[in-house]
Amino acid sequence: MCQKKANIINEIMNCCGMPFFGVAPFDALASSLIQCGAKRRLPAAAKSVITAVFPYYCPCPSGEISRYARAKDYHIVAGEKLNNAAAMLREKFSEYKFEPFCDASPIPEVTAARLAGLGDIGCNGLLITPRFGSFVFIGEIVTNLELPECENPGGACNACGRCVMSCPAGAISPLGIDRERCVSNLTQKKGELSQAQRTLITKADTIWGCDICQNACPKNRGIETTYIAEFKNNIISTISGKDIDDENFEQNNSSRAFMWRGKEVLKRNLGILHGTPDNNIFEECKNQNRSL
Ligand code: B12
Repeated sequence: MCQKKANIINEIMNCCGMPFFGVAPFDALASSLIQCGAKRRLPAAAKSVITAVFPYYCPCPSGEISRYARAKDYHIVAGEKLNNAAAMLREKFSEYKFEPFCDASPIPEVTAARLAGLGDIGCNGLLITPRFGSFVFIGEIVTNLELPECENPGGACNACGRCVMSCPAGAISPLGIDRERCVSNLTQKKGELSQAQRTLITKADTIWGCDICQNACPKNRGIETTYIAEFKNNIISTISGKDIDDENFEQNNSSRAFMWRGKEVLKRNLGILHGTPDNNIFEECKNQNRSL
């Protein structure tokens, strides 16, 4: 029976464009659930977390938009696939519940993917998969159906420390990611930033997100290009002030992750990047960035 269930899940996940998936036991995640509004959608007596990765790496011109936000918003792309699969699973196993989540999820997704056998957790806190490196998104379907667990694929992170050394904010340590210093987080904050925070954004040369720790990772060399069409097409790597001032900018980019905080945040970041850096403050920040 177990094998039969696993075969049906396999068929449905493949049919919905999610061939890279595994199953994590819900119990192993229950004590580290993330507090968020989506938590109320968790099925009662959840047993299994069908976890999928969505590779997004594709060779494209470099720019100040981080890779994860260059194509169509992954919440939409992965969300569609997860919704379709959940609907098919509900039809097949009508007495069970299936709830899809992606990012805005109570599930600590990196840990779930690790437990589902999809890869290892790097020192930068990200899932590193054998074929697509860390350039993958994660999404999951939580169910009260008990499913066989997956094998651990073995370690991929050698703890070489390159991600730790590369981070301009010193945000990566054995304690995890200090999100208050992480440049990705700084670029997504609304409102005024301190001079030290602005200097970090200048140093990272980004207006949305940050890929520095991933670019430094040797496990991201020679990885496969994504097979997901939406992540290969209509790539936007860079945005100018003129683009943002266009009256149709918001409408034209409404399905892009970089629009999440509104165009004022992008405008501010662009201003930071193209403003004149204050070298004294930069030096001061470099020496004291642990107290940011
Ligand atoms: C909040 C958040 C952020 C915040 C804070 C990040 C952080 N690490 O704290 C900010 C805005 C900074 C951020 C940035 C980014 N994020 Co983010 N983020 C999230 C979010 C929504 C929640 C993360 C969270 O709070 N986890 C809970 C905490 C407690 O977990 P944790 O810090 O990872 O620690 C646990 C694990 O490390 C685990 N663990 C450690 N070692 C081991 C070993 C074993 C064997 C096991 C089992 C577990 C384990 O134990 C810890 C405690 O539970 C997740 C989506 C989600 N629902 O999980 C996406 C998510 C982690 N982010 C993602 C991405 C893509 C990014 C960026 C790369 C985007 C970018 N290019 O700018 C950066 C990367 C920065 C970085 N190095 O982390 C992806 C990661 C995909 C991947 N390959 O891992 C996720 C999963 C979103 C998604 N659905 O795809 N993010």
